Amino acid sequence: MAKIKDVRALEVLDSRGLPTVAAEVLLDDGAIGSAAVPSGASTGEHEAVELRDGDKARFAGKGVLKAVSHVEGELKKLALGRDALKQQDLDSAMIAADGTPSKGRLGANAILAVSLANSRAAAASVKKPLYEYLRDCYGIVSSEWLLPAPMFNVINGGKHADSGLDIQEFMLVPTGAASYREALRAGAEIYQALKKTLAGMKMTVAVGDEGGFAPQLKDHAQALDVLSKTIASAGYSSAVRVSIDAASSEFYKDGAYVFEKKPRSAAEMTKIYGDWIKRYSLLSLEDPLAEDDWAGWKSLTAELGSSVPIIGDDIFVTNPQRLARGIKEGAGNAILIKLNQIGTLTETVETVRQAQKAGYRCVISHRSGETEDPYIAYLAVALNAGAIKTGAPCRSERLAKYNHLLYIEAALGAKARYAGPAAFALPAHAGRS
Ligand code: 2PG
Ligand code: MG
Repeated sequence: MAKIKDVRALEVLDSRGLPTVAAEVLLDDGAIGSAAVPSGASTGEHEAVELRDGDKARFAGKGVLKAVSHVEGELKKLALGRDALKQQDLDSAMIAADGTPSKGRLGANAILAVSLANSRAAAASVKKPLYEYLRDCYGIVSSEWLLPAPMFNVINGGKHADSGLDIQEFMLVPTGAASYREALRAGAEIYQALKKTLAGMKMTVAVGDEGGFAPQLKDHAQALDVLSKTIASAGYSSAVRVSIDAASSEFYKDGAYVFEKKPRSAAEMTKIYGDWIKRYSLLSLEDPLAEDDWAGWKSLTAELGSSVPIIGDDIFVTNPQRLARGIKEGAGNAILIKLNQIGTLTETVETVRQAQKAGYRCVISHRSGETEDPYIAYLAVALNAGAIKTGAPCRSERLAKYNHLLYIEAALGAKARYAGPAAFALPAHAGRS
């Protein structure tokens, strides 16, 4: 047993220069754990609440001093003297103390910071790497250590850039690489080649929030053409595929998808995605339709779900109830996992296990506003998630995760196995066929 002796918090800045919460948990055996929480821009309606001060005199209302005071007040009080190795008990106690379904009273940002910092302190206390400790903590028994397939967001649109593209993310996924290290190399080489291609087209090579380029291309097909050509010219045609995150809730207005300046129905969007899947051999599709368009999701999954994983982000928000509905109704057949959408480590792990049980693929994800904290790299390996998306191979808050996966791969040595294409295999019951 290692008792929690102190809990501290600070208002720090994320990669957009906006405030976020960092916490530190100190144990009576001298072990310390810290964590900083990320923050989204294209946030789902149904996410847990990120508590912000609303005091316009500081950071235009985006300060998080209230959340910080909750960590150092109520959350510290309930944590002191607890056994840090009992992560589930701490998380349940924090959920109960908050007392709201959305963690809106104390703030999911406050709760998650303590949750993650505690797990790190516990891992330090038992002197195990975090990925190994998390397996012990949640009773995960597996002889496999899967290094996730990285999804590199190299062209940014939507709310993450002023490129004019409706689709938020165009990603490179080196499923055919021999190892994680080689996958990272492929992503980085194609990223550099893309920079040259865009410069040659007289496009800007300035980057968006997640480190991807934000060129003012003619339309989405041009983005996919440029990517396919660049992958081929860099010599990676057989090893690297393209995935997209449409983040379509952001262009869903008054019952229609306003895509390339025209209002479209879910069926029309499904046809566009279907054409792209064929033409560009897309690997996966995230948030193709809006977060509450369950009927559209069901038809789209029936139509396209036997070709590619249909990954739910804003529709599921890492929430076990919303995921259960998706599984029952056949809306989507894979899930994006973001710790701060639900607000505790334990609930996140439970959602991943629920998805894995249903045969759903899981992608562990960063947020567009990130910090230097590489927690999700360790989580992805602990859970054998198979895939991770954490931006372009550019900007250190993104590379922090990708580089830590290199450290993990090296530490695991011969035990490490690259997830590869299996990370995107479809569940047996996917789609119509
Ligand atoms: C997404 C994420 C991360 P945000 O939509 O998947 O890429 O964006 O953090 O802004 O919600
Ligand atoms: Mg998304």
